[in-house]
Amino acid sequence: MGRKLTLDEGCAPATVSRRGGSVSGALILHRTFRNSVFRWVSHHPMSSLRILVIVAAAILQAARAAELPALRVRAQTIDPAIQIGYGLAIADVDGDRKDDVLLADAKQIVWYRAPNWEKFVMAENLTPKDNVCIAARDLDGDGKAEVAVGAEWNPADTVNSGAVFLLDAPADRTKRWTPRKLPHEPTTHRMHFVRGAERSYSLVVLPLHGRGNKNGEGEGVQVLGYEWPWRQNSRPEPLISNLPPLHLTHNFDLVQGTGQGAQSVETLLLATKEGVRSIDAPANRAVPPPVTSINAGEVRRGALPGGTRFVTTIEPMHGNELVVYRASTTQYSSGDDWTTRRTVLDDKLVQGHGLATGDLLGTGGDQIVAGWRGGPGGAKVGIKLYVPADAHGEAWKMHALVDDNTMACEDLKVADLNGDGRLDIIAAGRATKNVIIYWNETEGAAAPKKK
Ligand SMILES: [Ca+2]
Ligand SMILES: [Ca+2]
Ligand SMILES: [Ca+2]
Repeated sequence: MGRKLTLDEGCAPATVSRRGGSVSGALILHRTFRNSVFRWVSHHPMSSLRILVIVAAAILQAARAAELPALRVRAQTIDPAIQIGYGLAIADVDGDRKDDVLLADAKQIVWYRAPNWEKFVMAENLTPKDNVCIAARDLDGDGKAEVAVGAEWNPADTVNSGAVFLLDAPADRTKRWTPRKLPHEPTTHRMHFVRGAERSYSLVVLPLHGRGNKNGEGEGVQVLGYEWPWRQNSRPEPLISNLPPLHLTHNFDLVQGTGQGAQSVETLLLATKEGVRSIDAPANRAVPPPVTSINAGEVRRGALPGGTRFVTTIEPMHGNELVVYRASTTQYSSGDDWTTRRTVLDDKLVQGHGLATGDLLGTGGDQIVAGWRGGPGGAKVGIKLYVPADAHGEAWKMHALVDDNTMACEDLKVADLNGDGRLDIIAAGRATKNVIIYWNETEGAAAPKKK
């Protein structure tokens, strides 16, 4: 089904950018080779014009690829001694307009305060078993994040495990927060605060399994939406009861709305055993048909420089393949199955588990950051950056090794943590027990963006 990225495809002819250095660089290259090319083609039986076109396209493509800056990162370990590092969130916790790093570690929920990354414990030992996920976002507009967490993690218990808490902030946010337990489904696994219509928000919680599931089979998962603010008589709302049953729903991403009012509603992209599904959660309306139909464990949205949308996945759950699917339009819910437009970027990930998209190089489109946590075999762990190698996002290539064997990546995010306009990478390691900020110091990367 999938197409393997090869070196040849990485150099395939593509539409040539007319911007700045690419054309002038290409012209210089072209002039350098022009005379010898002409000498060669004059003695060759193939069509001179056809050869010229092929050679020129290859030269122009090489020049275009060369215009991408080399990624330069500086790794700063902000915590060398965590337990597992299940989930990261990036938000301004204390309202100083600097984004902080939040972490759901096995027993503690902590945050690291920018710009010096002092560690503060928000909550500890919420349940007998591990914490597993965290959501943080300013919902009421006071500039300080609201926080929710998931706990009692035990994927083997699809009946009684799981827990969902809101953490109520103390006046001094460096002190302990007060947990408020909400109703939940078993195997609580991922959560996001999601924007609905008219600036409303809800907490959306995704379990890994359906109730009572064994071996990833049985009843479909129940995705729950919790209204915010949560009141005493509030009840969680099932969001996907109108969909065919989904299983092994390992993660989900948010797609921002494109306008105001009802148009600002965020939709969800779910990675499931059945493929990627687009869900209009606040309206409780599934968008059929599926985006893809291949078992995926991670999913993130992205866009090419021209605006064409893509989704990137790690397949299967905890799998080895990093994949891109291209949309036929600039919409995620274009109504067709994207599975036929599938490119495998890498098939050597060992338990791929961290995934993010963002314009780290300042190209005007998204690149892909993927991290893997390794397995018992002792394979190297790390993080890599991948870039599109043609204008259509059909061919991709590895652009940089961000981390070489110091990050057994359990989760990663991209965010501009120091406000210099360049997206940094934040990752938490399971076997390596660390939290690292990879400061993006790429020359010529994006200009600062307004928040
Ligand atoms: Ca802050
Ligand atoms: Ca707030
Ligand atoms: Ca930055």
